[in-house]
Amino acid sequence: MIVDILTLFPGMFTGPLTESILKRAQQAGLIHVRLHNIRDWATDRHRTTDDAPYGGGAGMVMKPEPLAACIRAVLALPPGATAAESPASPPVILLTPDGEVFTQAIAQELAGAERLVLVCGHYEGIDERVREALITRELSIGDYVLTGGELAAMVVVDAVARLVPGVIDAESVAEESHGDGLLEYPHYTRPAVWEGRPVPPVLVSGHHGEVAKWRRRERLRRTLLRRPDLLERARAAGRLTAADLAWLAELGWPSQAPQTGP
Ligand code: 4G0
Repeated sequence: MIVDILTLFPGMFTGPLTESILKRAQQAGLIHVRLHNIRDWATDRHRTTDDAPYGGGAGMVMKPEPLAACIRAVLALPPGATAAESPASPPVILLTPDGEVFTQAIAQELAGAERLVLVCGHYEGIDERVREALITRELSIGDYVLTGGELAAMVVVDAVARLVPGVIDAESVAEESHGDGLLEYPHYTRPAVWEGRPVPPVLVSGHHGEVAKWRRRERLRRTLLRRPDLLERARAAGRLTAADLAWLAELGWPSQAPQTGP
């Protein structure tokens, strides 16, 4: 997978991309991240990339010309320069607080793409006409405002890259939290007693069936306590078994029948 990142601050990416799993994935040729400095596409003497908003108000807006030139240049890069190389044009994704909230399901969807183009905005955002003309999707990593889209882009790259086949162990991806809509069970490693706290005896019992049952129950308990919204969604999607529902009833769920219409 090729990931093109358009930014005014390419240096912000060097840390995350040159450490640990993202570094290994790039060395293995599984993902290739290319950084593009939007400022390189400014044509005036001061290489201006922002300007005051029409109509007045606080802050600055990213000018359309350098950003559009950068996006078009990146879309023209191979692979993807010709129809034969890349039959569909890649998604051009703006990271913005007004975007669709990024989830594991979206990460899974994006992991199937051959190529992603990520646009990092700065200041108060980008000129609306560039959005209309060139942005095909807008994503937000959560309901908060950052100084730029760079950290959000890194979050997206990390979440997507680990789902690209070969980047991490397939079993850990299949088992993890959010993959199937329930939180994870608690994990323990040696020593068997730490600061007076023992590991739950079932985990050292060697009874694999009992371990699996305990883990499922702990996942349900934890999801009920921390994310009842996820539990309701799992129930509605038919992902809870009769045994799950019996255990949840022991835990007092649902404490109140969900409210139905008027
Ligand atoms: C575009 C993403 C980019 C528009 C980017 C701000 C938070 C996120 C930026 C704006 C970002 C996120 C309209 C303020 C840069 N902040 N939650 N900041 N506006 O994903």
